[in-house]
Amino acid sequence: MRVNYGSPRLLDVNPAGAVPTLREDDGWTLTQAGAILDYLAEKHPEAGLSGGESPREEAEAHRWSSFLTSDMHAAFWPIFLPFRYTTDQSDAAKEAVVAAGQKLVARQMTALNTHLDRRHWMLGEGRGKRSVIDAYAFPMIRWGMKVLPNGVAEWANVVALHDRLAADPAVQKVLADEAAAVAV
Ligand SMILES: N[C@@H](CCC(=O)N[C@@H](CS)C(=O)NCC(=O)O)C(=O)O
Repeated sequence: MRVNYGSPRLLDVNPAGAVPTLREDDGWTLTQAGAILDYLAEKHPEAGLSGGESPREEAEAHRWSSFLTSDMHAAFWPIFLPFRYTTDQSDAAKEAVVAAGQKLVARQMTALNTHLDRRHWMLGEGRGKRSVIDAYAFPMIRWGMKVLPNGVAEWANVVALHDRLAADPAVQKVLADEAAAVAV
């Protein structure tokens, strides 16, 4: 679905006018990506995507959820919405803000790449175990591919995580559904 950020329909479910927003069949809504992923993992334990239930496993999930929400996701805002970050409406000011955002995103991609060294997934011991945190990292990596001057090729572990997730038929279905919805 194409999102219209200022629309009454979106403001009705999320007064912040932001996505993602989850609405359950009974009308209950939940906002904030980290909270939504945590809720979905808890609600569907059969999927085994929480990252674990010990205090340390839960803390790791919160740690990386916070990293993605606060550090990585927010680093894209100057690129997507540059005029929120300057009162100067010139093209030069816009380009400067976008360039600063690209530097910030690159810094967070480096942090992600370092964490993924010798790991297959964001959470878990050893090479790790797939979780909702990988699902959150996936769109961030794809944004990076689009908006960084050289994409994400310089971060090999980040590319590997992307490719591992993109190989999943369920992920491919979501991407196809999204592309079809945007094309409407
Ligand atoms: N902290 C929020 C941030 C969500 C967010 O920034 N979403 C962006 C899209 S990627 C948005 O809806 N921006 C609209 C706006 O800021 O007006 C979360 O984790 O869900």
